[in-house]
Amino acid sequence: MAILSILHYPDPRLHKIAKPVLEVDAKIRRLADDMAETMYAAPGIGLAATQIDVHLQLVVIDTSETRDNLLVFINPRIIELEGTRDYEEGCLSVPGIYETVTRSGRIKVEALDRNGEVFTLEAEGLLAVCIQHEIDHLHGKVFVEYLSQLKQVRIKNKLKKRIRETM
Ligand code: QAP
Ligand code: CO
Repeated sequence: MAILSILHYPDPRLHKIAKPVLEVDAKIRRLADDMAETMYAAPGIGLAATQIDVHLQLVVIDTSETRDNLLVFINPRIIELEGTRDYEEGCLSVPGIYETVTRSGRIKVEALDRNGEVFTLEAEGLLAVCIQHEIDHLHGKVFVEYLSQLKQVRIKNKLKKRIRETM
């Protein structure tokens, strides 16, 4: 297994659109394993392939307290949405920034698992928020894009300043 490097906002590669996985083979399973290791090491609760500059529809999530309930979503799509929910989100690609975003409160998602089998999952709370956040990454969207232009500019400047200071 390997820890992969994560792209940081505002990297333009975070806006690429991920392509569907055509075959769930050993290579995809290895990628999912490496993404899981990267997410656990960060530590984070979700990671999309886009964030490691692989533009395939692959997401790993673990919102459990015990960090032992890995969920792998391949070609995920949301097939039902209900209600709204505000949640303070963060992102491994936007370190140190936490902002409240409004999303659907309950969702039903359909995806392939690491064996290539179709499954559906109903989620609410943090898991529902996290699934929507990660699927956004596959569509080239970062959570800060839900915020006002003013906040987006402030966040970009803060992250650019931080890069300058660590050079
Ligand atoms: C997405 O985010 C998420 O700023 C996953 O310094 C987050 O794992 C969905 C992280 C919250 C819903 C609610 C962020 C780690 C991890 C940071 C993450 C940081 C270190 C973020
Ligand atoms: Co994210």
